[in-house]
Amino acid sequence: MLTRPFVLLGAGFLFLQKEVKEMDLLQDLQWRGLINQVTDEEGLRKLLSEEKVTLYSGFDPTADSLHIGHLLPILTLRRFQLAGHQPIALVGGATGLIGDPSGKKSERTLNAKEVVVQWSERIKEQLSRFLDFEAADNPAKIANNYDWIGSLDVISFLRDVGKHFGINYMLAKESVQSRIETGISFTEFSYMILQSLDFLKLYQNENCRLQIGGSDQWGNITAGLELIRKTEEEAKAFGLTVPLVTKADGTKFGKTEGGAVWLDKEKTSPYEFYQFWINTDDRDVIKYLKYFTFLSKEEIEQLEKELQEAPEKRAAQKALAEEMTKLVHGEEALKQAIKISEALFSGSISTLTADEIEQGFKDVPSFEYEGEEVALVELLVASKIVPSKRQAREDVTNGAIYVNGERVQDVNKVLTKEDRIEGRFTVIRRGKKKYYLIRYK
Ligand code: 485
Repeated sequence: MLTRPFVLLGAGFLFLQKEVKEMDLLQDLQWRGLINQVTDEEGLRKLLSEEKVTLYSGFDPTADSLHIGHLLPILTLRRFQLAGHQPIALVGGATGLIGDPSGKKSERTLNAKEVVVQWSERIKEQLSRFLDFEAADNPAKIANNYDWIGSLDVISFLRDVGKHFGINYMLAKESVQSRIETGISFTEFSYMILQSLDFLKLYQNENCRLQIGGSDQWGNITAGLELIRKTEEEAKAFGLTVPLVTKADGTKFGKTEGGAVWLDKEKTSPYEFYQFWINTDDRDVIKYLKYFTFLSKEEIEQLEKELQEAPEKRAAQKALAEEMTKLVHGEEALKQAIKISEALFSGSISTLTADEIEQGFKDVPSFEYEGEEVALVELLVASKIVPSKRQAREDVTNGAIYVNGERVQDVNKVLTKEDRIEGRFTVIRRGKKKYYLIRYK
């Protein structure tokens, strides 16, 4: 059902496509390096080729935004949807109140219930951007496990669910094993039961046959498969994990000096987001193009060739940054990110709006100034751009000082309203690339 043997062209000509030996979905995922572990690959391949399969992945509201560490499972859901299957993005309104020990070295602190409710809403909104809820045959769905776990009473939980989990089985899980020494509460220990119950519920209510997640989720996913196998007759469900994203230099993927790279543009601006991807190491960039973008095998192989022949052009990095920024923030934000990057590179920042200045200069030293006109030399000293008035005069005379991208060599220059970008900022540059931002109150 997923391959179309016919292509209908404008005037109504019917062409029989030549024997298309296209990759099937799993082959594509394999080629992209997106499969870390999978239960019964052949069984899953057969199922995917025979019917529209409902699958899910879960996201716990442990912050007010998702970050790029969440992207692989989200985009993999999207790949399944593009191949004709039906994705469910599950927000862990209940599990977010408990705390998954998987991949965590120590016990988490619990967040307040109202906070988790708020975060759930924001995460739901973010997840929605990546999936198609209007697709005629396979619209995406959003679920929240608070809907069935929130009202579950402790007696039913222990009698109906807990009875299926042997303690030895639970203790053998990596998420528990790795915490035996350092300690784990009964709360976090029980987490796998809740995630298993989710899989069972979605299996029963939505005919959901596959759960995907990051590699740290393997234990929870297989626990769910066990629960389904024990409670449903002739059940056949599957699990698949995507790899942990690594970097050639050994540092952790998705972290910058400013912390995590968030999907919320208020926390990580589209410009910073674009810069994050543009700075990808040559050794990682092809891998990331395969993981994260929807560019085809041919397009990626072409970029790989360009990387080998002319690495200094950074064509692969540019393609990656463009695809990712467009995907997460949209076409307009991408244009803006490119515009800011080019302006900062060439030093011609006069083309930028105040909002663009704000994005582009988030990390440069800034100084708040209150008042009307001010002599440039005074301001240079007051904002600590230069240590003394003497130095300030010398720098100006030598042509080392730029105001909003224009060199100023007049030591008597007074900054007026004209020198404020939309009344909010003046950008000062000293030397080749040291930038400072003056913010007006
Ligand atoms: O039924 C489920 C309920 C909750 C979850 C999954 C299924 C969430 C899961 N236990 C979890 O903690 N996921 C992490 C999260 O939410 O931040 C991360 C995983 C990562 C990847 C990502 O979610 O650590 O591997 O799966 C999407």
